[in-house]
Amino acid sequence: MKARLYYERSMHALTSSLAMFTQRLPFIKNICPLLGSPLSLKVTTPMAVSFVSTHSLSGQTIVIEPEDDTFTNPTEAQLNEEFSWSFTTNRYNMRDVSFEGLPEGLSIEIGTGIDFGFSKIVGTPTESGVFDVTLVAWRFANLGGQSTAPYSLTINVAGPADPFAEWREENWNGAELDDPAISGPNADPDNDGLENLLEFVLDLDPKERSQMPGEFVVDPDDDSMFRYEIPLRADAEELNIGFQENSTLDPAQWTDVSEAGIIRTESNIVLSIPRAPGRKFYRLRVTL
Ligand SMILES: [Ca+2]
Ligand SMILES: [Ca+2]
Repeated sequence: MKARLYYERSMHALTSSLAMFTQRLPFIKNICPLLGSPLSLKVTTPMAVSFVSTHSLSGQTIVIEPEDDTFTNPTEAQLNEEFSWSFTTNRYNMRDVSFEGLPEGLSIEIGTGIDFGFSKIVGTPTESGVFDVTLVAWRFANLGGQSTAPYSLTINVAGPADPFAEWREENWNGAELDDPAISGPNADPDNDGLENLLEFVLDLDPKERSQMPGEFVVDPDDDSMFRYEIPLRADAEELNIGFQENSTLDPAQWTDVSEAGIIRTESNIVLSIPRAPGRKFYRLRVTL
């Protein structure tokens, strides 16, 4: 009778989640050697059959796998760009997936119809960083029936490209690259009065003395206006670039020129101001 009781207990485990079942397996194994009588042996046979049906006797567990080699782990994603990572299970077809650790903007799509058995992490990540995602696939809807072992996926969501950082690496290396006094945005190692960030935006050489580019002229199309046109690097587009004005050169008096006075294209920035009497100073301002 004792043996029968154990058998019922193991049946109970089979209807529970796999995690629960595998935890019970060592317990059952330990009991089996104690079942020495012919009566006990009769009972151990169906127990063994039951275990095989869930792959636990052979030590196999039901696991999540990437759909194919194109879905790697770890995997790369780009901030604000569409992402998709497809996965399946090595045994039964999943009907539900539980998860944690997904970056904002991504969600799980359970495959149906011709995609039955395949699910995806899809969406557009809106936060960057390294995310350790845990997935568990379930045999039935509403997280029902057996489940797979937890699967860990690392998603590396890269932030926007940083053209200034790349430019810095093109111009310096080693200790100089690590030294903000040489390669930092506010440094001026060639002493031409143009800090590195300006040298980058204006496409100049940060190691040779450079002239401030651009011409300050009466607008050829409208002689009531001054026009100051400065060529810019195309990949400086994302930077905040504008003009400031000041009547006195008092450092506290610089104010932004209104957007109406600035024309910005991919390849240049143009200051357009009325030819008014009096004195005024202008400067180009760039912020990272
Ligand atoms: Ca410089
Ligand atoms: Ca220079």
